[in-house]
Amino acid sequence: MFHTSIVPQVRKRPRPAEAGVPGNGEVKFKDVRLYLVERKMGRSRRNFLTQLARSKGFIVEDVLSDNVTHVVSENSHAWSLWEWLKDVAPGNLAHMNVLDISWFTDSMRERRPVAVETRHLIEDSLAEEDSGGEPAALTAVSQYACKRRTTIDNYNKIFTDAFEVLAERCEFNQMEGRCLGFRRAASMLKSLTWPVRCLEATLSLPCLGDHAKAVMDEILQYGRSFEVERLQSDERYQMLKLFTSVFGVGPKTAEKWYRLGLRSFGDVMADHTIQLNRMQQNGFLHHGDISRAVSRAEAQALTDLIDGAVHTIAPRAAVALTGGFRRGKEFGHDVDFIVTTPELGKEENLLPSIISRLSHQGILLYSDYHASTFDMSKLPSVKFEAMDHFAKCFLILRLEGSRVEGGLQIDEGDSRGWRAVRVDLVSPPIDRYAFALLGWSGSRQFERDLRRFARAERRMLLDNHALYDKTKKEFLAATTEKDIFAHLGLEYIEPWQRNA
Ligand code: DCT
Ligand code: MG
Repeated sequence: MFHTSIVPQVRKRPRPAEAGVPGNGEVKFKDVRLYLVERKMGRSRRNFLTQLARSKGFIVEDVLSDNVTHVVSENSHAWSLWEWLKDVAPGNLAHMNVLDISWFTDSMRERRPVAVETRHLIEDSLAEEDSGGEPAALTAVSQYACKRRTTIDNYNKIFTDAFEVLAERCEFNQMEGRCLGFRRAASMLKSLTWPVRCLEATLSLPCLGDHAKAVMDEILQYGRSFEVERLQSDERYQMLKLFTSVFGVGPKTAEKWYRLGLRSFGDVMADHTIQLNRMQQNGFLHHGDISRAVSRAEAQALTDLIDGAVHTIAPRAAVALTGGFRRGKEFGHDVDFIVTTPELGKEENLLPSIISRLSHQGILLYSDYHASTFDMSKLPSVKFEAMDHFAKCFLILRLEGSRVEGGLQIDEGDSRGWRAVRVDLVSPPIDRYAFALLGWSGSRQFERDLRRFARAERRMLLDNHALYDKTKKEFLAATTEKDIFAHLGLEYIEPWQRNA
């Protein structure tokens, strides 16, 4: 409706003073700098959208400079847009999010820059599958992780390890969309029951963009990816990886420390301008232990411990091991449990009681408890939220070696006889149990694709709390995970087949 004027093809250079000036609004999001591509969009619509964004506190650049973080285009064919971008854009195109107008409209609606999702991306590839329906007829492998069966046997580790490094780099550079692209590619390869041995074999596979294919080509030819190797020897990457390995330190904090010139844990400790929060203090205190993988035998010992603690307090309460260990993984970074009571509402005091019981036993090293903020009347939520609203706690527990069959995962020469382990407990009300169990069983990629599938293919909204049918305008009840798969019209996938 805004395409009312014919756009002259003369490109006028804007006056420098205009660039980046927010105009009629106060700047609210300093880290995000938009550039709206005029071609196909048209000048009048571009002006309109520019004013709109600035009035909401966004910075909109008039010129495509190195400062731009988000390039937004409308109605462009991906290949012609990219051809044009490569022609006119400066060298750091690789660090920009190249996005469809849907990201812009989502952000305007939310009045903040929303997280970039795969569906927002305009990929640099003719071959890239689009985010619409499934290209199922062409391929046997679905683009959705929730339609694939992925065990812990990975025949393509050589590629998926490389993609993991590239995804991590994107994460450090706040390029969520590209990060997701690599994660989706890795996830798809993990589902194959055969190793990819030649590039031709990828022709019928979904989720592989040009970049991913180029990396695979290199690995197939030389046995390694030079891009990945370069990255792994890059100082910034190494430092961000080191800092984010500390419990409580995310990419933003790690970047801040790196920019301060800090290059080791010793540097962080010695810098008196840095105030560590309680989580980070404990992260450093127990770093050696909690950065070491937790074994299945250790997870079993913790299951017995939590079971014992829960049944002392609430004999009828149920404890379920979830997360990676429920999917049959041999090692994990933590141990995740769901605890609930058969009577609705009785779960409310469960976690505080468990925490005091563990403390009484002398095995509680750290506890961060979050009371429930769950409110059924606020559902369905269309917003993507990283966390659900159930009561939960993030713990560090002391695990004695004597409790673990075959002994502890510890360093050689460590004679303490115990180790610290990260444990997460979540306690949903019993009528939300199936949704919480499905959500907490993971993998993250499996969960993402369940939600994406529900939204795109079924017009339904799924999260850790509920499933909502937008067509029928009603919530769909479920007491088991199988009920949820059935509502979604999906074949049931066992937990051990969800290692996407
Ligand atoms: N989860 C979630 N919301 C979050 C974080 C996690 O719904 N904000 C889900 C997805 C996976 C599951 O909880 C457990 O999370 P992790 O412990 O991080 O993953 P994992 O698969 O158990 O991996 P690991 O074996 O390394 O612990
Ligand atoms: Mg886990």
